[in-house]
Amino acid sequence: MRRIVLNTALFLLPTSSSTAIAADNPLFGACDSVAYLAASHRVVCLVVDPVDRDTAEGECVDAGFDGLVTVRGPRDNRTLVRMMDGAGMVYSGSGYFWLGAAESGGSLAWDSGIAPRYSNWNSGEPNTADETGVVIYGDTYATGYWNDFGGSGVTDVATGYFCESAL
Ligand SMILES: [Ca+2]
Repeated sequence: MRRIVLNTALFLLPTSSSTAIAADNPLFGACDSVAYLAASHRVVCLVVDPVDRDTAEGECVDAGFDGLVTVRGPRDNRTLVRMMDGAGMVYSGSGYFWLGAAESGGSLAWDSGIAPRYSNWNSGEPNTADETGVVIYGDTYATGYWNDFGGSGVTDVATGYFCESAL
């Protein structure tokens, strides 16, 4: 398990830019990739760290983020794929990363409270009643598609997670 250190100066970054923030910016501590979602004024941090969903959420909050990421539409989803690719996590067998969602009976509920208007389930997913978390694949098996997996109170470990914070 790895601790994220995020300087609060992050929140002073300009909000008018639509370009990705340099992943090597020292403000972002242990983020393996960072991007700015201009339409919703959020910054997203990818952390490659094999933890369960509750641990991932706790690490986001402890670092000053609002929590795990909400995917509001296909543009957000493409950004997450670019981030995984930029972190070298898009290749066969690369794994999957926690999103800030719970799934039950095929219905999504975002941690942020945003009404779900978009999903990108992999073929055959969601498929298991006791899998209540949601991950996005970096694996070329299904890059960018989602799987219900693990969940709150479950020790299933993903490859890492995405945090977000409003700016
Ligand atoms: Ca599943």
